[in-house]
Amino acid sequence: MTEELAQTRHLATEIPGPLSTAAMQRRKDAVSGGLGMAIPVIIKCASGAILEDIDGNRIIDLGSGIGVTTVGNSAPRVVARVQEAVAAFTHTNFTTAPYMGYIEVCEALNRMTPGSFAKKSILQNSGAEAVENAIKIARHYTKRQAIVVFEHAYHGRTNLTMALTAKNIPYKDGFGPFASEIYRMPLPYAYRWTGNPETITEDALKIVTTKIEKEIGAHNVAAIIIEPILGEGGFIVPPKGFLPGLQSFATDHKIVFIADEVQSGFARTGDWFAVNNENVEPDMIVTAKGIAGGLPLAAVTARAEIMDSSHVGGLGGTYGGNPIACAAALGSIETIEQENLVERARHIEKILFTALRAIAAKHPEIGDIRGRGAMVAIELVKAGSKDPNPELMAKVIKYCQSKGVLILTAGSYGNVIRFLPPLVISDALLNDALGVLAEAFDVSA
Ligand code: PLZ
Repeated sequence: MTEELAQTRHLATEIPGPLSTAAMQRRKDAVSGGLGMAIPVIIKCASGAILEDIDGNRIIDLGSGIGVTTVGNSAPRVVARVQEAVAAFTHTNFTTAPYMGYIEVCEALNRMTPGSFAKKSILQNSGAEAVENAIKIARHYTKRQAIVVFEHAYHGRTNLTMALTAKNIPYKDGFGPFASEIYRMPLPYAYRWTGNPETITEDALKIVTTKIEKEIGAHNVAAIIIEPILGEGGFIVPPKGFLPGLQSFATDHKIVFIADEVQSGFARTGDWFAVNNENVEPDMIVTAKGIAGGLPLAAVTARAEIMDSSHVGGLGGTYGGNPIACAAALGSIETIEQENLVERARHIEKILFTALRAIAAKHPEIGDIRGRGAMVAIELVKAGSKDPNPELMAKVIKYCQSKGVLILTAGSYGNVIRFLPPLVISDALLNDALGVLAEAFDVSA
């Protein structure tokens, strides 16, 4: 049985409390200094949208472990299915001796992802591993090498996905050499677009397609990969028409169009997938994070002929589609369906935008509010300009933490506060957290 934690914020000590502070010394002594830390507390248990630390503080989670616990922490259907699966068997390796959970997750993905054509899937352990496989499969299928990526993109931390990722610090600095045949294109970032805002979509498509044709040759391009709403890059929403325009260019040139929905997928944006918003049907979709309620699972889903192009044995991995993670995914999908979490994300969008607009009306440092569903962000600038304001971001985040509200950051300029709450968060808890955020601006800005 899962123990339900009270879904309320509660401060038992200062944050961090004495037990967490003592444990941090052990963390420092034992764990690589290369890992960051958003909040210096040790978590004892979690449920829904609440994390409880070892000092007894109950913290509101507006980050979902970077967009993972969409169905809430230790969601009951996930826990039940995982408990049953772990007791049945822990591992066989799907390519050694298959099991139904893997097949059922692939069936669900093939059914739920956009596109009325025949689809097939493979399962992996992490978003980065799935992106690697997506690129590998697209290259094999097209017999081409070039990959088109965008400014502000984030696709992972492995060697190939570091090369696909845009931002140097912290992701790439000193970790090269990077993989070749990757070409980065301008991204229409509406808030910082210096051209005519009226024609941003046409202008950006013209720039990108011309660069592809002149600098790479469209016939050399295996895949175009893009996040339909950029995640780590700061929740940049490409302007309407940009994704459909890219898709039709890709189709015209037999390029595999890949949507990296690792962060934006699985009900997060108020649709099952962010590409649903403009009826885009990518040839290939990469999913992870929200797919399995916290267990490590990722997938590549694509047109059947693309997925079948590899020779037998060309794809695989020891743990990909582990039976326990598959059980969690089935529990997570069931939760999204039965609790209407797609609609819930749209409701959360309204609460977030209303509260953030009210704060922005008082604080000109909020330069932009953007995103969809429960994937919303604010970009902080120096008042009266668009100069990034990472200092204010740090103060606001710190204040919120001290009051028991965990909020994550993002953005190429380190000045974006992003909201990724579990979709099961109650209105009351979300409003409590947003009240703390408003206070944080009042005392910091
Ligand atoms: N593609 C769009 O958002 C992971 C990174 C956290 P993995 N984003 C969180 C960090 O600092 O490492 C992500 C993503 C998009 C791919 C990935 C990679 O997914 O499961 O972290 O490998």
